[in-house]
Amino acid sequence: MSGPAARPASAAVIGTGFVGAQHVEALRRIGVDVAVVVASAHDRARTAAEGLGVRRWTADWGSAVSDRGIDVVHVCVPNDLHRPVVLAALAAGKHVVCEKPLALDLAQGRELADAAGRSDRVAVLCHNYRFFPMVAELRLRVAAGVLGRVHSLRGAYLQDWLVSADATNWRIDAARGGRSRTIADIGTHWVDLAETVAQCRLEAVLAELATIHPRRPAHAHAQTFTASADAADDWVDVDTEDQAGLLLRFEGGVTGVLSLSQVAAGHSNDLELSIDGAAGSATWRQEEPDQLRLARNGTVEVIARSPDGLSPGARQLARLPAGHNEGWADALRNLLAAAYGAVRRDRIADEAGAAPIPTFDDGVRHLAFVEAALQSATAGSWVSIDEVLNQRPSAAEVS
Ligand code: SOE
Repeated sequence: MSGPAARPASAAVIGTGFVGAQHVEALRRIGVDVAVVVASAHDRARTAAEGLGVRRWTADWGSAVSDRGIDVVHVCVPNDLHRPVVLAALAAGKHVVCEKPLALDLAQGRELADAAGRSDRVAVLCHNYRFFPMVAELRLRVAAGVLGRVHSLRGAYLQDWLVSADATNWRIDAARGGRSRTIADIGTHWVDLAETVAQCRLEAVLAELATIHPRRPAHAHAQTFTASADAADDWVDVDTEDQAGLLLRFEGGVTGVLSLSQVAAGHSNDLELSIDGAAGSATWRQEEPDQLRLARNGTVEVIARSPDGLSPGARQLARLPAGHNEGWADALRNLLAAAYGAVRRDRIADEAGAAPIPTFDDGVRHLAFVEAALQSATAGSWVSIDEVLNQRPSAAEVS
């Protein structure tokens, strides 16, 4: 952070839903002053601020973003608002931490990455799964060749908070969340995790999508994970996917199979990544985050997180002794600690370490993955990420 170094960094958190509240709590843990929270209505902002113990609140995100006392803007609003909030924050000289997916679509994502690139500000994308200690440990072990040459990445990201037809949320609405829901919301997490851990990039995708509930209640004020509607008599058509099956091709001939769903009963936030290599196989699951399953030389070992068992890079992400579970909120805390380290240095270092900071450029590639999956599902054929990145935007997208 430029200027006098003495005062703690000051943040504005825009959005007070599930994830906005988690940002506030994580920021407290790393000594950042949360100066203001913003919600879509004054009463909601006040209720959130009082509940979280934040001294200022407003329904006017523009005033919070341009506030001279704010160093970093956290963008925790629905996807359609990422573009205006991020652009305004960068124009006001703020650093930005933006929730994923980066934007509503690839064209917007590119615009935000370009704006971030032109600025001298730090712009971070919130892929917190990179920051679990056992994920970092797996990345380091794969890089050290423990699994031999990697040949396949397999897994799933399954949720059930939209399993019932009367569950709803802003994400069901393509105008607010984008043309893809499940792939954009949770598929991007899985791909980011797979690419980060195996250190190879996704090249092409073959996708099949399904919308199990073609009508749901209008989203009103339903919150993510509670997902109940205020008024269940106003139903709308749903054109975003509830689930997807994907075949993937990564660089170096690495193959992938991925199952995604937000309507898989009993799977609350069940992200699983398996990596198969010539010398072994490993699996990490978000719902059992302190464990790593490793199969090598005819034996299967479950490695539990413990200070002595971790490589130094991964150990830095662990805060509690063995047996004291660390999870989703701790990984977000770790990501934000890394982001504010970059803010203090005024740049994201080119990191080859245990948990590199996710950038807006990563977000652009993820949005190209989403677009490739949508095109693939329509065409019934493989679509390459480069092909999508090289497609000229249509006039409608440019305007
Ligand atoms: C809802 O599907 C959601 O909150 C995602 O948006 C988050 O990114 C994921 O971490 C948990 O589930």
